Order: sequence, then structure tokens, then C-alpha cells
Amino acid sequence: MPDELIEATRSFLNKEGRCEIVARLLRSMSLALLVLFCVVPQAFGESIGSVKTFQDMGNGIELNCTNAYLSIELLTPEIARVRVGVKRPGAENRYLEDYSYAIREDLPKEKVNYRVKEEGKSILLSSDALDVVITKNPVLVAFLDKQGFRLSEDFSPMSWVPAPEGHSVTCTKYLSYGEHFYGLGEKTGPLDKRRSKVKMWNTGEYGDDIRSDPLYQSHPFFIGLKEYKAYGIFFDNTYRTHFDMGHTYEDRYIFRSEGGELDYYFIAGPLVKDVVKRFSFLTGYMPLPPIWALGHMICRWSYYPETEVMDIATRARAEKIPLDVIWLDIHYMDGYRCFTWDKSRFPDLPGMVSKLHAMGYRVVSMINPGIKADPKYFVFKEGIQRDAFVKYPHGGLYIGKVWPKECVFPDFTRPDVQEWWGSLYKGLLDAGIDGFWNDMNEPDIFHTKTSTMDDSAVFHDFGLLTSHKKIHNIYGSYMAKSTLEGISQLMGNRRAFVLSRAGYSGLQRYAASWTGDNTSNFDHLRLQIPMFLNLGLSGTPFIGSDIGGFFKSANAELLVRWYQASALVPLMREHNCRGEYDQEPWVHGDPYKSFIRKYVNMRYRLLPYLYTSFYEASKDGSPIMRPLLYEYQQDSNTFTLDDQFLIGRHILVAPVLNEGSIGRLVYLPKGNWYDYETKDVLEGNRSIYYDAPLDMLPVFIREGAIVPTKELGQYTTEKSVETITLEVYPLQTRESSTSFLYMDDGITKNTPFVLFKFEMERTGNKVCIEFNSTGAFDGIKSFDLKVYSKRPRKITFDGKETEFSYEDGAVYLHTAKDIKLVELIY
Ligand code: MIG
Repeated sequence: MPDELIEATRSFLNKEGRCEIVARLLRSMSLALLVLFCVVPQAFGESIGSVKTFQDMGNGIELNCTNAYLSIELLTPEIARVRVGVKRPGAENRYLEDYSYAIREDLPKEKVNYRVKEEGKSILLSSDALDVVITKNPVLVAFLDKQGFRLSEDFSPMSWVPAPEGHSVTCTKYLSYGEHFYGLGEKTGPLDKRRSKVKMWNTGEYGDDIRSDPLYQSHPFFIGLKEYKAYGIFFDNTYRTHFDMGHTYEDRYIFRSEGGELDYYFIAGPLVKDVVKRFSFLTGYMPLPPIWALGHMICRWSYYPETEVMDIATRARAEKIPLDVIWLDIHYMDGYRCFTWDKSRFPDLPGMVSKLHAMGYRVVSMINPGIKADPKYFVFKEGIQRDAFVKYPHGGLYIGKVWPKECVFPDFTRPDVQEWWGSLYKGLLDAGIDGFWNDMNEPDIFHTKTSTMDDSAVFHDFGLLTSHKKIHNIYGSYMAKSTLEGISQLMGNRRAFVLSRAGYSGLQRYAASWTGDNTSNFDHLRLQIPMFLNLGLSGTPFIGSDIGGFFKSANAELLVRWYQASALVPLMREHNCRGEYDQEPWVHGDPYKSFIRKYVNMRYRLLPYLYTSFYEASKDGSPIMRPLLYEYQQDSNTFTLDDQFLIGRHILVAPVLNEGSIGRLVYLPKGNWYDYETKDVLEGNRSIYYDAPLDMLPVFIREGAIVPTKELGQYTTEKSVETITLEVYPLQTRESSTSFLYMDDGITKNTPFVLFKFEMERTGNKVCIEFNSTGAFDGIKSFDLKVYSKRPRKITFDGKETEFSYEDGAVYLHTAKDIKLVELIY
């Protein structure tokens, strides 16, 4: 027994000692009472209080409330930013530093018309699209549309408890029984997030749990759909945040953070479409990728040596399975050192890449944030010289273990580090590598309890020197930003492509993303679809999953079904973990490989349609892959539908997602639909049972669609776009419909384009198609038209009757691209 302990025991036994202890107890109790009365209310939370005064700020109002300032700023008539600045005695500024890692820096500022009115117990701030009603005592905020419909309102006053950095803030809103939620980024579970509870904290995932949360990305944004009217809330807080969408309480939903400030954007609809577009207006648009990034890609952890890569390349061409991109995972590096390559596995990397280029391939290689702490390694040396790596508060380097063992990590919040990082890609670009894959950028760190950096690690954060707690969720996005901006500069006018695993809202400005390490089973296959859909609704349209599943191996059936489900998904990449049985499309032989070929071919023919959807996404944030509710918001049958989806506005895909199934129910929304396989016309507004043995992917085309296609090539740029085939699906019940075709050279940034607009109208026995175009790209010279209908009596081109052929239920026509009007008379 240590001496002190013996002494203490002895003194307790004598009377004096006992008195001393009682006295001490009393003293500490009074301290406890003090804590109870003074500090605890703080710790258990303080809320905003009541409005004392308010003032017009020129762009909205600021209310001076008991415990905080509340500012409500109108960015547009439909977007209101709500900020709560907790009163901190002695603080210079009312709010925390106003810098967002998500909102575009070039966000256009607009002068919004609004009125402010005090009405008894509340204050009304109204724009032409939105009424914000602030109840004065206690402060409660409600958002109403112009019909007086309460889109969303506070359940209880906004509140907070002090946190090590800022406050842990809470916002609680009413939840009604008929309310649905979408968005929230990369989350497992069903499409509708009602009754879910999720966390935002970028995390690497190593298991096959289908309900894992959180995953690699954080998108603290959701869409509420209430009585067919939509609104959005973006909680722009990069600390760990929590969303409880009616999970714990039936009657309210809650979002809260573990630090920072209450800062959210309320976005009015009423269309889901408009909410998504407005959120994209805030967080930016995906740049149009090079067209090869729309092609089929294959990957594994890892293809090496050079002969294996070349075998894959030769095999795909021999099998006649179109393929654009071969990926190099970490084993191409020299001992996991980023920006190097292994000279024994790849003795002549530039030579290999140029052979692949000659075969029509592109090569993407991996770069991780962990830089091997090796004094002989140039990236480590340069980084140390520039003081580029993340440190502890005492100034020592933060060291974490990843693949190369001890690693240091660039501080991507520093503009000069971003630039340096970007410039490091020069060597690989000079070797011919076409694009880059940023992995492990949560950052994911081995052998730690939290599987990431220590909370205490310090980041520059524009001079604020904040901790990992604030920067964690944006680390991935900012690595991707550094990569994209760096390579864009080095690549001149060529378009850049980056794939990132981690990200925060706004990631789409810098990179495409995929859903990470899934598992080869049907549960995981099914899970991908709502994940893609909610990512798309969260502003990040360019997404995909590891086809076949990452962990474990896909059997023939699963591989075929996963390929079918991915046939029109924005990013189409097969990938596989090391040590698992191969998963390339041909490994299970025939008939499986022909089933896969059929749908890779379909994608390559539909490239002009897919590319047009990418173009649309790059302009206004419209998701490429959409839940049905996006186009059919008035149809409540679509609200939970997450095993079928739309690509662009006209193609409905309903993949088979269950093992052993040879058919499924498909919901067709109102209107008529063409079966893509048979061209039969099916009536909508009902569910049908569709036979889909293993060689079938159920695909339907909306009546009125004009679907641009091109000749099948083995890679995206093999066949020219000189003649585009327009598949025409005449209107049956609706009266008019609009379709588009966007095209450019597919590789350069500031390049001429052409945008065709096709307007179809149906009157009596006549179907007319009006052609309009803008833009100077002249690669398209003519159109082949294939109209799926009965034989017309007469067809005219710009008023003049023309010859046509009719075969197997389709009309065949050929026309120059400058035609203005086609009329089909039945
Ligand atoms: O700890 O680079 O999600 O796609 O193959 C695993 C190896 C690291 C995780 C990525 C996966 C990739 C793997 N990486």
C-alpha cells in the first residue's frame, strides 16, 4: 500500500480526520450547488429568448433577442439564410467568421424585394416567394408560402450549449404525419428519410452492414415534402452534425451540431426540382466531364504488373465489351508513395499508357492524402520545407498510419498547400495518366479508436487555426479541390476528371464520387439506388458504385444484375477488393458475358442522351439519375419508390434487384410508356408485372421522347457523331413534349457546342416535330430518324412530302441537321 493511502486511512479513523473529511465534503457540496445554479443551466442549454428590438439590414432583418442575435437574410426571393449569433460578452463580432466551405465563392448577389411588418406578437419578413414569420416571445421562426401554407416552423426555440469551438446548436421543427424527407447525401436505408436518424462525420467503412452510418460523405441538406409541396434546409455546419427526422419523437424533427454556429438556408419550392436547383445554385455545379468519364470503366485493387493491365485491355476489345477506362489502384505506387510509380511492376509507365491510349483507353490512378514520413521521399521533403502538413497545437507533426505506415497529411485549407498539391500531379500527367482518384480522404487513419485524425490536430482554416473537429468533414472536398484545380491548370484546355471518396456539400464542383466499399450481395445492390438518388438530390449528380460489389466476390447472377442496374448510372465502374475472385464482365463466360455486353452496348448507343443529361446537370444541378417523385411530385405512389429510377427526364429503369428473380413489379406513372425492348406501348398510372429473366433489364421510354443515340463504338470517341439517330417515341395521350440533344467535342473546356431542342406536338392524326438549335459545334451533320409507330399516310420535311421506309414497326427517315419541321400524318 502506498504511504499516502495508509496515512489517509489512519486519519479517517481518528476523530479529527473525520471532521476534516466532513468539512471537505461540505465545501465540495457548496461548490456543487454553485455549479448547479450558475453553470448547469448554461451546460444544459440556453435558448434564444425573446425579441428585444429588430432592424432592417437592407437584405433582410436582424433581431436583437435576449441571448443572441438572429439574422434572416434573403439571398433570392426563395432562399433565406438564418444565423444565430450567441451573445458572448466581450466578443468583437456578433457571428463567427463568415466563411463557408460549401457555398460557391462566386455566388451572384441579387437585390431582393422584401417588406418587413410588425404584427402584434410577431414580425413578418416577406419576399415575393416566401413569408418568414418570427414569433417574438419566445422566438419561433416559421416559413410560409404565398398561399399561407406553413412549409416549416420551429417546434421549440433555437438553443445551444457551449462547445469547445462555438456552440453545440439545436434546431427543432414540427413534423407532420404526411411529411417526407429526401437528400442527406450518402446515407443507407430507404429513399424517404422520414423516421431516420443520421450523423454527418466522414467515415471509412469496412464491413458489410447495410445500415452503416455515417459513411464517407457529409451532406447536411434535406428536402421536406409536405402536402405535395417541397422545401429544403441546408445546415451549413462542418462539425459533426446529427439529424433526427422524427426517429426519437413522432411530432418533431431535430438537427444539431457539436460546434460552430446555427447557420442554415431555408429554400422554398414548391417543386422538388426547384429546391434541388436552388441548392445547386448555392453550392455550385459539376463541371462537364470529359466524355470518356461516361464510359464503362474497370478497376481492381490492384491491377499490376503492366502485363496484367495490357491483358485486361486486350481482352475487353477481344470480347467486344466497350470499355474506356482502366484504373490503377495503390499497388502502382512505389511503396505507397503518392506521385511515384513502382519501376519493377511498371518499368515503362509512359510507354504502357501510350499503348493504352492508342487502343482508345484512358488511365486513372489513385492518390491518397497520407504522405509517407520518409526523409528521402521528395513529397515529404518538399512538404516539410513548405510547412504544409497538419500539426498538433504544440507544433509537432500529426502522424497517422495508413498504407505506407507513418504518414503526414497536407493541410488543404491553406491556399498555398492546395497549389503545391495540385502541382505534384505533373509527373503522372506527363506520364500520360488521364485522371485521378482521391481515396482515404475522410481522412481514414489506421489503428486509432476514431479511425481518423486526433480531434486536437490544427488546421490553418483561413488563419483561424481551428481543430480537426471543424475541418474533418471538408478534408476530402478540399483535397479534391486541390487536385482538380492543380490538374486543370496543368492540362490546359483539356477537361479534368477526379473521383473522390469523401466530401461535403459542394463536392460536385471538384469531383465525381462513388459509394465506397460495398459488398457483393443483393442487399448491397438494392441499397445503391436510394443512395444514388439521395446524393443526386443533394446536389452531387456524378455518382456510381463498385459494380459487382467490393468485398467478397460476385457470382454470375449478381454481376449481371449489378451491371444492368448500372447500365445508365452516371459513373459505371466495376471494382473489386484484393484477394477476391476476379469480377471483369467476362469471367463467368457465356451466356453471362453476353448479357452484360448487351447493356454496356445499350449505354454506348445512348451516350448522346446520357451526355445531354450530364450537360443539364452541369448547367443547373438537375440530377442525372432521379427518383420518380422528381418528375411526378403530384403522385404519392412515387414517394417511397426506390427500386426504380429515371435517367434524365425520359428513361425509366427498373432493374431486377433480388436473387433468383426473373421478373418484377414496375410502377409506370401516368401517361404512356414504351417498352424499350419490344417498343410496345404500355399504359401508365399502374404497376405492371414485367418478365425479366437474367438477360433483361426493364427499361421504358416516356411517350413524346426523342432519344438521341449514336453508332456503337468500343470506346466513347471511337465513332463520330456525324449522324445521330433520333429514336422518336410519338405522343399517345399528352399533347406536347420537349427533348434535347447537347453535343461538343467531349474533351476540351472552352469549346463550341450545339444544343438541339425538339418539340413534339400531337393534334388529331398529326404528330409534328419542330427542330431548333443554338451553338457552333458542327460535328453533327445529319439525323437518322427512327419513329416507333404505325405506318403514317404521309410525311413532310419543312412542308414538302418525303419518301420513307417502314419496317418492323418503325419509320426510317434521314435528314440534314438543319431541318426545321417534320410532320407525320396518320
Ligand atoms: O483501405 O486502395 O474504397 O476502392 O480499392 C482500402 C485500396 C483503401 C479503399 C477504397 C477502395 C480501394 C482501396 N481503398
